[in-house]
Amino acid sequence: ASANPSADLESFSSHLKSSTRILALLGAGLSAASGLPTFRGAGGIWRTHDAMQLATPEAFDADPGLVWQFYNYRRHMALAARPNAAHYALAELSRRKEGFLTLSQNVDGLSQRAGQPLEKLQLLHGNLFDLKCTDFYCSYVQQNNYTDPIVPALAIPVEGTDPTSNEARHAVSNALLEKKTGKELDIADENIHLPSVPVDDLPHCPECKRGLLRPGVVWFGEALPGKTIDTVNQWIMDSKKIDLILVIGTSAKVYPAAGYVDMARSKGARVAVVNTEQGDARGLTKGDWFFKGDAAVVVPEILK
Ligand code: BJW
Repeated sequence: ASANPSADLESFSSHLKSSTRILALLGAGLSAASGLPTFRGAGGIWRTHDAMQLATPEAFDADPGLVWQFYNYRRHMALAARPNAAHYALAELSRRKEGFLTLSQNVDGLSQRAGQPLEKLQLLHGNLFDLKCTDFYCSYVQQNNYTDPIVPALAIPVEGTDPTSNEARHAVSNALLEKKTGKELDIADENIHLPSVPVDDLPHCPECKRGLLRPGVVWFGEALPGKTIDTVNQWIMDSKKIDLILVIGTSAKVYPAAGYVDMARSKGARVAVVNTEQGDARGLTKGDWFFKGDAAVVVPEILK
């Protein structure tokens, strides 16, 4: 018998049907068809910066204006994006199967907007729309802040304005509020001039009035939210057996998230990977599945 994973839909469907304890580990590839770039590979460069390097506390300390420009842009893109067919198919499966838990590394809010039951959705790397204070002595946190731009100084310039002037920035943010925008400039492109934003114009904590606010996401070297980790570990410990883990659109290189695949396997789970790249489906063996392709196409197919 071959040690390779299979692409056989029939055996997968029959296993899915009989599965009662299921995990889904989601990554950036799930939202690629919604127009949101992934981290590694071609989409992972923002202007001249590696997205992975911007997602660090060191980058924020060194240049909070740059990091906020990146995150304000990501918030804007995520709000403009729509959940795709894979987000909806996963939400439907989550509602249908009682023993289902989704572990999402994505911070874009698309699973929530597709109707994923929130109590079955654990956000391992936080949420673009949460904010928290960076002051050591302040514990201010705000959830569900969808203000776009987050502050006027971070408004994305539109064609025909001089993005270097403060007046233009405020005009743009008013225009955005009135939904009368011109064509936005693609500020992910390093050739588009993007003036630096003074620290005073960045979002500040309304509570302590001292600290800068930052996005409520998990950067490299930071601990994942304690309550989330506890909930996931408890769910795994409570499972006499896990039947299946779906691994969708993730390079599975970032820990501890990637470690959940092995934890599920150690509870007996078979693994089904959906990815455009076979190289990112490491460690699969006989009894596992690999479905190659765009998650937005493949996931609704296999969950049908
Ligand atoms: C498609 C597709 C389509 C494309 N359809 N597919 C053990 C060993 C080694 C290192 C470590 C370890 N444990 C911890 C570490 C350190 C570090 C780490 O893992 N480093 C590795 C890179 C080596 N981990 C951490 O630092 C974590 N913290 C931690 O461990 O804390 C310890 C601690 C404890 C107590 C106190 C203090 C500290 C934190 C990790 C945080 C990761 N954060 C980011 C940024 C989030 C905010 C933001 O969005 O800006 O999370 S980094 C980035 O990577 C983001 C993602 O969620 C994450 C995973 O990326 P993902 O989703 O897999 O995306 P890509 O781009 O990598 O892959 C896309 C995939 O989709 C590819 O496979 C494509 O082929 C595919 N694809 N289009 C289907 N259409």
